[in-house]
Amino acid sequence: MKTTTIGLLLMAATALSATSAKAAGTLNLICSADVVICEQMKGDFEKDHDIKVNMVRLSSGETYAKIRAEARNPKTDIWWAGTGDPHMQAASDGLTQEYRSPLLDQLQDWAQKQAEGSGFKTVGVYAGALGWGYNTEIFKTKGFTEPKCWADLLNPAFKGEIQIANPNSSGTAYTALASLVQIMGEDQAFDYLKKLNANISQYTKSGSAPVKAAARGETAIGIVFMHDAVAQTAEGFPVKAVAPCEGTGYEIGSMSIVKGAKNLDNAKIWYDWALTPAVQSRMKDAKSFQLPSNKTAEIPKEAPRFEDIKLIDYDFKTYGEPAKRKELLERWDREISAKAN
Ligand code: S7P
Repeated sequence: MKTTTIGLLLMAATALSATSAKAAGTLNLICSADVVICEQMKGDFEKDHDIKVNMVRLSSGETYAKIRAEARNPKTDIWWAGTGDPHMQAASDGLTQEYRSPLLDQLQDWAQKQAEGSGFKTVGVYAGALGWGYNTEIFKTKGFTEPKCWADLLNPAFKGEIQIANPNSSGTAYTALASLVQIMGEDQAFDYLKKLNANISQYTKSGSAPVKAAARGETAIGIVFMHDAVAQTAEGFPVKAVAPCEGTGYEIGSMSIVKGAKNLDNAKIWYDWALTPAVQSRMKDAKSFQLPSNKTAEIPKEAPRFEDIKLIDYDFKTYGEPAKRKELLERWDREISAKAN
């Protein structure tokens, strides 16, 4: 009996060391959220695991392009964060692979739906609504009135005072483009964007850059996710976040494992870890104020709540299709970018 117990203990120890041997090594991660939360996630994961994370921070559209370019010889194992549309497009292109985390049933319905809609090739990790942030001091000095609606952003007083990202590189700006198309209809949305162009000083590469510029007084208004505006307020900058009166779109920030990942076991370890309530509850420490996907994760008190915002029924399936992305971006390049100031 004693021998059997010792034998069992030895078997368990061998199994354990096999698992930790598997769990050692490296993980090649692309992180498409703000660099501060990217660094926090990498550091926390490395503390919890014997795995070295090689992390690159890229905007969502840039990541999609990189994963496409590397499809034959993937250099990335896992893509964490960034807006859901390019994750859905990557899934549709067969660039990412199916994985059903044992934590799936702990997630909010919107996160599970994102997984189901992609054949379990991506999953929701957080959500957040689109809006803008403005610099209250610039507004006071220049005597501007708060823009409460998309229509108000066309006010000629805002000429050269607004920034938004380029939807080719930025998931935020693609969400804005797709949201306006869904709110107004495609032709009307492009008419709107042409008029808005007169007020835009710069189309940035990264989605949150416009509100960081507003915070520092370099522009009056930045069209961004509302949680990115709130993050600047929490940093102590004079920024106020606005939810557009006509309604607005939202993102389901997502995570996907790349097809052909060289460190697949480690990618799954990250995937399950990133869905835990403990990890998601800590995001606020990096001033990352999205709504977490795990039902038991703590919702930051700063997070703009969906129940307070007029949200559209964003069509993730249609706007997550590669063909729709191509069509909208080509039109944006032709009709907006080519005419930019
Ligand atoms: O900063 C957080 C966040 O807004 O960044 C992600 C965004 O896609 C990254 O920026 P790009 O627009 O440049 O792609 C969002 O998913 C996230 O909420």
